[in-house]
Amino acid sequence: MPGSSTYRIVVALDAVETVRTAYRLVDVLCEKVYGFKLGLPLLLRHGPKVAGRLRSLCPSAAWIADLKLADIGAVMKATVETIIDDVDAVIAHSFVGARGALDELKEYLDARGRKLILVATMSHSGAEEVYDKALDLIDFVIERVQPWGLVAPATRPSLVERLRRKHPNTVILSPGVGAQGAKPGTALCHGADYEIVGRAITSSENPLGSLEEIGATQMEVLRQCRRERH
Ligand code: OMP
Repeated sequence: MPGSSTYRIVVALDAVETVRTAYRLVDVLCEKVYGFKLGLPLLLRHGPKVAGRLRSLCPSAAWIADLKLADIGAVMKATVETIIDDVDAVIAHSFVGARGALDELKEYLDARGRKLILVATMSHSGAEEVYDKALDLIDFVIERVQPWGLVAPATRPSLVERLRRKHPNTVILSPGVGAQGAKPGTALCHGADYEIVGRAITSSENPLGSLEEIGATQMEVLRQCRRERH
């Protein structure tokens, strides 16, 4: 993945009203973040071609299509085909399993030099009802499919720690920072590689100022965490 960044942050572009707003966000945040995650609200509102246009404004960033895929392999591949040229990685749900689904998607992405990121469990409280209870099964899927990355909740850092322990060589991206209540830096402290931040930046009057504030907290929390752990 490309991307030499100031902060270990992936900015989630979801309910961005206009393409111009999305352009402005990418332009102003480009040099400061690891990457951008394109959500379904953005892609459905403005069409998949928006990915290439945004990417051209910031080719140094990592570009992730958050399609939250959860289907049979053939349909996941056909969905990804609409955007694959313009992104580095795609996100799929893990619960659909490997055979006939994620195995096929992984092979397809590998052949095209693109990365797979699997949702291990989610950041909202309802994830405790199903996803968390299935974590041992999810571990099996992760071990079999060998994705490049995992999504794990910054809102429940103990789960980030658990997934880091179980999958030491997999990149972990943690959403839930800001609007969903997790403090910046906490997931990093528990083993995540990047934190995903959406509304706290994209809905801000001053997105760059908010990014820098979140980034500063992230670094302070991380420093404190390292002091406590050593
Ligand atoms: P904010 O809550 O606005 O920071 O946005 C969070 C982003 O992370 C959105 O793009 C969500 O789709 C995404 N996300 C979660 O919030 N929770 C999850 O468990 C998984 C994701 C994700 O896969 O990115």
